[in-house]
Amino acid sequence: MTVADFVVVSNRLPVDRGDDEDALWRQSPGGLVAALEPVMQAVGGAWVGWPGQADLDIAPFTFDGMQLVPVALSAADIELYYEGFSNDTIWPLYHDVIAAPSFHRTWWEVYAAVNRRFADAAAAAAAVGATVWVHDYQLQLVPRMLRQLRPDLTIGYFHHIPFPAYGLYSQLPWRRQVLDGLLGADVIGFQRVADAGNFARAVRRVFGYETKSGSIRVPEAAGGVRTAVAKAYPISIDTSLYDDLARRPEIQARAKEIRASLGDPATILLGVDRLDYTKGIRHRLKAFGELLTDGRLSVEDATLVQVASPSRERVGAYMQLRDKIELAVGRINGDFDTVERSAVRYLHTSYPREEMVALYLTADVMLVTALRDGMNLVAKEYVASRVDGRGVLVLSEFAGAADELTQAVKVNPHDIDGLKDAIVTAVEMSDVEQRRRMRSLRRRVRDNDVTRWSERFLVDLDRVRRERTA
Ligand code: GDG
Repeated sequence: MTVADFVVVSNRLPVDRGDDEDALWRQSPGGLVAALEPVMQAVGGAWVGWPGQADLDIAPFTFDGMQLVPVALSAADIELYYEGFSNDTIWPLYHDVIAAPSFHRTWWEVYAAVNRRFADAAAAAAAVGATVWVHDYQLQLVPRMLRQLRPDLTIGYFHHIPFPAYGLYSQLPWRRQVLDGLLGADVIGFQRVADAGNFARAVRRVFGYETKSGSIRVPEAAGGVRTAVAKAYPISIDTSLYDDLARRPEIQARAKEIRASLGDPATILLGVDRLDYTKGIRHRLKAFGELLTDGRLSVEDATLVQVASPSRERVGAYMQLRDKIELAVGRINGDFDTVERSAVRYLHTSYPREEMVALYLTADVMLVTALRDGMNLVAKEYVASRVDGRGVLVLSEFAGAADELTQAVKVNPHDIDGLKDAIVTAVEMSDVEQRRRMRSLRRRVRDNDVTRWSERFLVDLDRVRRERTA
């Protein structure tokens, strides 16, 4: 394996292995790949990550101009490191304990051991003086481990999910180790200013280090003090991709076909989420169901399409959530459906991106009612797809996207009456008002796309590298 000057480390490699006989690799869809692919191809970068199947132990290979470095995970690793510590300890804790986090010492041990393997693989893939960019909450210990292995590297870390207030964070039995793991990075990026602030406060409380406007003074084991940057870099999407898809005649035709197949209601409302308790799907259903009960909406003129793509199906909290959502959908439809019309069209599946864009184009009202969300890319994708300048985004103030998308109709999803009023406001909004708001939203998403995001992060990382080598 040749070593690379730029290495990305994330839980998953950006490819999926096909089920066909020759098991060909295909690029998995996602904004991160879209943002990093040009950088990776320009510098011949390497990407370290899990190839997506248990016990798949394969040698590094080249794909689309990138070197892919697989880290094998056993079935037990997946259960304890991924489903356990990552998705049943850190995920609920960092999303304000919407679900109760489980703390298990065995999960922690395996999390640390798997992080060690990712760090070893990244260290082996990185050239002398290389830049390494680590991603997300599954790999919080990697920055420190990597720095210990390779002090010559410049290390960035981006946290895709919220960082909670200290009162919650402090519940974590391994709060020191995790903070120390993150502090191994030179630049620690968060979605919101508030997340960076929560992180800096935790560092002050746990270690007493000096923090000042995005800089943290970190004492080093070898003596001396290093300055780490901790600030907000709100992630975005490949905006022009959604804009281009939404202009395609066949996708616009598909949007019309979807509307017709729903019986051509006056208003189509849409939710698109991984089936996750952070997304507020039940709150949305409750509000919509009550609006039908109150007669403020009727099944004759409003349909809610809810795409809930399957996610983390072996974690207990997700199984229970699915049951509750499906019970709620069944009740609403049982009460309000007619032979011709359905109140909720519930789709527990995932669709190709083209179909998602057709859905965005069909939706008069997009409902993003997350109880807590790092950013929420769906909100940005909806805006980017509305090439007609119409449509209303109802957006939770607890999604990171709310900091930027100020012309959305803001909601507190816990306030069901407020949510109902916001939905009615959206349904009744005049064409002129829709266009005024959408113009501003689209400008924001166009000016801040995912390439701009990665550039901002990498420019700061490069500044650290140059200062170090100066
Ligand atoms: C995490 C953070 C942060 C969903 N269903 C289908 C489908 N999707 C796509 C969406 C969107 C992506 O998945 C979901 O991104 P979100 O940002 O909405 O949410 P998370 O998955 O929770 O992502 C989040 C993000 O990381 C990035 O930093 O914004 O806060 O939680 O792109 O379109 N795509 C297709 N079919 C589906 O059925 N093709």
